[in-house]
Amino acid sequence: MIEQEQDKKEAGKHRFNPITLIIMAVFALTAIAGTSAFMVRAERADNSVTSAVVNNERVVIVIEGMHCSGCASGIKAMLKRTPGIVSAEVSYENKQANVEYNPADISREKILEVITNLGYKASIKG
Ligand SMILES: [Cu+2]
Repeated sequence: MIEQEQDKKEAGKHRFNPITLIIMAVFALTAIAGTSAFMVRAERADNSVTSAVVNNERVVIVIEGMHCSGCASGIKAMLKRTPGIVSAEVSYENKQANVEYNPADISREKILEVITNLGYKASIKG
């Protein structure tokens, strides 16, 4: 019995042997890395919140000169790759475009210009 008690004490003394310390260090580093990864994710989530707060606007544009649905597709493609334009739908049948844009990045006049530069006549529906 006494010997066993002494063994426990011995074991207690050697609780922090080098291997235990290394394992603890790895755990600590993992915890730090995990925390910073979480912080990066939190930051990204924050950014998406701020961009969602931006008030995009919509404008309906009457387009003259489209001959087929291919014309509509071409205008739509050009609008979609114009900075400041969030989304664009162009209807050949309705002869109009529905454009969502960020007024901080592009004006309605500039959007009309994108269409007129392609050879069509464009005006804001109003
Ligand atoms: Cu066409």
